[in-house]
Amino acid sequence: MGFSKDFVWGAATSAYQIEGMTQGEGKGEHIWDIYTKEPGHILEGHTGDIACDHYHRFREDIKLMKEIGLKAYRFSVDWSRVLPEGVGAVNEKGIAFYSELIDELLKNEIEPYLTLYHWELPYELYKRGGWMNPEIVEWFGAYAKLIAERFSDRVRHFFTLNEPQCFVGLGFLRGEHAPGIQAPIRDTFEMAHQVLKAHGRAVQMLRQYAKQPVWIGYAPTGSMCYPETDTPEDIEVARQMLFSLQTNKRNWTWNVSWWSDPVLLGHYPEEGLKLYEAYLPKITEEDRKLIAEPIDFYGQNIYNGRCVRMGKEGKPEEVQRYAGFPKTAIDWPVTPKCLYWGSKFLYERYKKPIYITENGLSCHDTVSLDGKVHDPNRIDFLARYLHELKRAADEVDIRGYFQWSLMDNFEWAKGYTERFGLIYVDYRTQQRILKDSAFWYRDIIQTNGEGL
Ligand code: IFM
Repeated sequence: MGFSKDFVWGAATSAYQIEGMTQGEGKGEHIWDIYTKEPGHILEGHTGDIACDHYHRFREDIKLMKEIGLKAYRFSVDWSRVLPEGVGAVNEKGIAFYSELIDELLKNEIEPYLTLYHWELPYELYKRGGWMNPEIVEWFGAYAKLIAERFSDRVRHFFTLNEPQCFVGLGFLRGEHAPGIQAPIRDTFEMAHQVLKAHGRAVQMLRQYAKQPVWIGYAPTGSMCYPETDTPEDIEVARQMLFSLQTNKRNWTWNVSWWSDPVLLGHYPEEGLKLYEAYLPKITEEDRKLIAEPIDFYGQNIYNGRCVRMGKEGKPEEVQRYAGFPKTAIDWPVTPKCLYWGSKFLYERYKKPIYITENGLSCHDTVSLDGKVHDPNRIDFLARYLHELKRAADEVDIRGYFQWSLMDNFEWAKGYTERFGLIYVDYRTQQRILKDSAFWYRDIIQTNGEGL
């Protein structure tokens, strides 16, 4: 068994993290354009102004994708590049950029997977209240309509939002990402509700204006839970803990079910409605219906998870990581089982085909004396994770996997200090070098993961 014959082997990026060309060519500004320029926000003062200069080098980058043998490429559109004010006038130069990107991908037989929102809230809309303004539901809908009208003749797969947990939580609750706000908890629940309504509206618009049948999904994130042993008790604890909610209200966005239950099951989780009662906006039946506008597949970004078990006292508990537990350069734990258990639990609950929309790691990659980039840690990590994904694919419907990331890029508040790519980027010269892991991934794709 293992991966299906037409399994989608891909890699992912996002607009601000790679494109550069943040000024000119008719692009408007977004919150990251502004935030990165303010001192103290980004490590070493980096900005996305040039990033990987993908805006000018996308043809070269697609050649490299071809060399890796990617079947699919997940990228995002910068809302403010195509609609400089967020609504209204269209920037045809921005449209042309994405249009050419899509054509070039198709010419190379790489299927485009387009994400509408990977965190670039147009600054003009931010000034009008952004996610707090109920009008954003229609603004986002109009943006989705434009995307459907211009690209759905060639693009068949769409994601609405990437990681609402992060852009609401880090951006507006913890203030570590743009726009760097620590809003009252109540406001963040209101925002989250608009975010979900905007998702629903975008699904409607994509469907209504698509020029061919399209597949629409969503790409939330979250840390998974996996059981310490295969006993039914531990498995049940892992299942429950994966979908449970944060009692720490200043970190409430970091969960799976608040963001996915309403989309896939049509209602917010009961536990949350009680726990967060004091903070909730009015939620109407009409809202619930809009949020639950049917989608075709479930995307999930998965990087790591927590090992859990039924404790001696009969209470669920997290298993402490041992001293020296493996971790990536960015300090995230290496927990391959999260891909097996995460996929299984998500499929059981949401009953939709699954795509792993992001997974990967940052390493301290350098160019060696032989001019190559040797990244055995990335190969080892991916081998372990994909082995677990293959086990899951034996049991549940997994359609695809997008490695994060195609190339080293701007890692938000960490600037260029973290390298997540299969392709090394020398930011001084914009030279690209395929890392050893890119060649390894090429073999995995060619053999459809046979040896994993
Ligand atoms: O780089 C980010 C991406 O933008 C969203 N998901 C996690 C990645 C690694 O931190």
